[in-house]
Amino acid sequence: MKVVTGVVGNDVHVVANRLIDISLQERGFEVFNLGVNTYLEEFIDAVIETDADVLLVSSLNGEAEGWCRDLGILKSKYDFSDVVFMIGGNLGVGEMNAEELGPKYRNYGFDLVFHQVDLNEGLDQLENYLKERK
Ligand code: B12
Repeated sequence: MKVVTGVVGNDVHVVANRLIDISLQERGFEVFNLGVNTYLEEFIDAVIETDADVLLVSSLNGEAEGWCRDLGILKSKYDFSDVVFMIGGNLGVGEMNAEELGPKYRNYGFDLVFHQVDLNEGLDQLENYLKERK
């Protein structure tokens, strides 16, 4: 299975991105890592070009809300019905909790939302989600 990943917007936090790349490869995924400072449009282009099964967006500086709110508009232009859209990291600025952020990001068009959730926990949930969808 192919995964496109990277860190959205003007976000330079690269450490988790490297871990995500390595962890996905260890789980048998083929990874296309766009790195830090990646715009939503670039993610969408990469998903189309690679025919990816999963888009895994990471955000650490808390600014993903601004960078991701047009996801629904971009998704509506193509048929992404087979693609899993997933986001994780620090998804809000300040003291936001997962109960507030989850619905907001799902409303943007993400299937799986992980605010301050450990990477391996998130990847376990991704694998379960993919199995259940078969
Ligand atoms: C190192 C660091 C920096 C370095 C980054 C260097 C680099 N090139 O990577 C520098 C100094 C440049 C920096 C800058 C800034 N930073 Co900084 N930084 C950190 C710090 C200390 C460590 C981040 C790190 O590498 N952690 C190690 C990795 C392995 O852990 P992690 O990032 O938490 O990732 C885990 C999870 O988030 C998760 N995860 C990540 N993505 C995903 C995706 C999915 C799908 C899943 C399931 C899980 C997942 O997996 C990882 C492993 O479990 C954190 C504080 C902290 N202690 O975490 C702040 C922190 C991330 N930074 C923060 C901020 C605010 C900034 C700045 C805005 C500060 C400023 N005013 O300039 C700038 C932003 C710059 C930019 N444009 O992005 C805040 C974010 C606040 C928030 N959103 O809640 C933090 C949390 C500090 C704080 N407590 O305020 N930073």
